[in-house]
Amino acid sequence: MHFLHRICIVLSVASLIGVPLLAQAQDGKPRLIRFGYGLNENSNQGRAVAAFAEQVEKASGGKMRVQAIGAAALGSDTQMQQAVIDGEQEMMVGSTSTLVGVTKEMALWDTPFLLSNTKEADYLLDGPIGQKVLDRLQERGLVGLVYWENGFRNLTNSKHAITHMEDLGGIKLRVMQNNVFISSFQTLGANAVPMPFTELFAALESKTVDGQENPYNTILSSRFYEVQKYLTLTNHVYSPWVVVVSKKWWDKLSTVEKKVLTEAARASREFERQDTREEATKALAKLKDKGMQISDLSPGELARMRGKLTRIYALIGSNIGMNLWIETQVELMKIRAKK
Ligand code: TK8
Repeated sequence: MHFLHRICIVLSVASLIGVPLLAQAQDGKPRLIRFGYGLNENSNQGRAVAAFAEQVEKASGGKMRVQAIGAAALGSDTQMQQAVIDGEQEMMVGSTSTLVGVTKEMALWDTPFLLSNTKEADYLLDGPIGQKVLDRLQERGLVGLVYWENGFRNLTNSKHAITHMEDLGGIKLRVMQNNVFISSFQTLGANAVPMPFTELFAALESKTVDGQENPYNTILSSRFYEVQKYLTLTNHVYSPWVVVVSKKWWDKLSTVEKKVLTEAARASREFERQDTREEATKALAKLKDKGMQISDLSPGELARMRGKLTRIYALIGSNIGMNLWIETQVELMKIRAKK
């Protein structure tokens, strides 16, 4: 009794102090934001969602609370996208590639070898081209806040070392669920199998597929090295993630609340890219330590692959529209001329 009484006093004092600090959303409770993501908590994605959550709580004085829900507990990228569009979930971060089914312009970021380094990536994603693609999400019920870095993608498999294009023949390779990825790897000779990320580890383990492609950080944080022996440094595409908000929900927010989210998203972008890049410099050595066998591609071999993949450009052009494709090439020429 005595103990309970003390708890009651503590709670009521806390709520007295809490009232002025936590100026609440209309119903008296802090606004709850369910923010879903696919990778583990202990990944560059998980760390960045946590940083975003902290910033939102701080900047809103506790009026807005972000509940970070990782490891695809709310579903795969495409399932979460639908929930966010329907207003059943407030936010998520996932690959731009899985958004192609929603907004076809996102296929731009799937262009093999479009970007050669992170400087070009930041320039294009944070500039007018990146914004244009983000804006297209609105008509589909999503508000795109910022791009985060997933990273340059590299190839792993459990069958044999891949050092030549022909080595891809007969490899069952999981790809993200869109036609540019499927066609790209078919063009290189692999048997491309579209599959959600959530099913990937089990599929690699049971050898339903032989390989996959993702940045080093993900190969490490998702423990793919346990079921994949060979890693080839292909860097075949720079993969962004995109932080999106449900438009249905966004439209109900006050200007101040929108500002809190926009600014926290900007800050999280800086945090995430720095963290991702730092981790990427160490991840390759760690994967080697875990027993992965690492192969390079010779410049000649890389050139052969790039050459073969140019036929995919027409497909991307028709997906995203020729204007956007040309504008992108012009922007890239600008940054390349700056050097
Ligand atoms: C995580 C995915 C992942 C992506 C993929 O949900 O599917 O391979 O690279 O990061 O978005």
